[in-house]
Amino acid sequence: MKMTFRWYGLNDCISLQTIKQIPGMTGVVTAVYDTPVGSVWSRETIATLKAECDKNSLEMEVIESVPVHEDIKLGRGNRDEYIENYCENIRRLAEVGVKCICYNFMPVFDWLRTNLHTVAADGSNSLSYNHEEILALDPKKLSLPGWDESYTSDELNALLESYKDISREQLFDNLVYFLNKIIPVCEEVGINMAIHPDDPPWDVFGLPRIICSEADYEKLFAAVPSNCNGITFCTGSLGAGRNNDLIKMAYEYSKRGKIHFAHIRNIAYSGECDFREVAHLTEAGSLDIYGITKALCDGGFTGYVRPDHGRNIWGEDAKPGYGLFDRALGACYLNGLFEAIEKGANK
Ligand code: DNO
Repeated sequence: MKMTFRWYGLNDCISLQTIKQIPGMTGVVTAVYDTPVGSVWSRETIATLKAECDKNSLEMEVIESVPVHEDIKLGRGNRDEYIENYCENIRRLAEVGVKCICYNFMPVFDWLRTNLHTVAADGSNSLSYNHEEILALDPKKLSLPGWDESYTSDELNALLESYKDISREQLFDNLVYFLNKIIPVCEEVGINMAIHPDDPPWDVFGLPRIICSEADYEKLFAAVPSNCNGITFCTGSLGAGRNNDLIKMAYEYSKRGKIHFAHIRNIAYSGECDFREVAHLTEAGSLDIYGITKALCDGGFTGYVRPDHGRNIWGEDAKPGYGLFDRALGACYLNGLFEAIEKGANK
């Protein structure tokens, strides 16, 4: 296991030096943020990121994300052009030693929450999701916290309209089409693709979501059997789905070499489809973080880990989910779990 920390590039208010001071940090997870989705990243920008990491003795082996253009997800006529650009990004990232690319195939929106600052009894605050509130929204007048605000409301409505004719099967076929073109490049240059699950793992606003459960993973692995076609095992996203047996999945998929990257965080259920994000510790929430970590170790997991979303604590007012303090605590807790489990197993 390699412990990493998400870093939003040179504009991140958390410096690489700060990240390096967290015990056990081997590298960062980052991306190029100033290039439109679908375009090729400049070698120069990639090299600048890499040089900064080198200067601070941090590895840059994981990229999150190389985003997938909506035209690829929609299967539009021009998708091959965007897929070719994606392949070029894979090649350029491999040139500087990147080993793993995290991406998602969620239509229009990435993760979804209804509140970014839900206050807990101890005065900390964190992200939360309430399904009733989502259902009450008019999809034509959407404005939710934390979203990609790069769409105008007309663009957003047009995009939502385009997805009206896309079924889950169609979206899945478009994912397979994309993977069949990029995976041979990954095999050639030695990069693993790690798809992030849908967050939350169910359809929203009538948009199909296709990476939510074991059944979805089995379908994905069967369609594109390459070892480079793997997953980002995100405990918080998958854990919001009450039917997902995370311990079983962690064991099974690490054993099969499918987990290239793990996002570890905890959530507390507050309703059938409602939750709030909590500290990483098992006893802080509803997920058995120890059990999941143990299952990863038992399955022989050797991929990258990052402490996922933290709360705002100690007066920090950070980018939603991505402050320093709680994620650093999470990293230390997870490092402790891994050490204890691995040493215990070797006894
Ligand atoms: C949220 C993240 C996601 C993730 C993407 C991967 O905090 O886990 O935004 O980076 O879905 O493509």
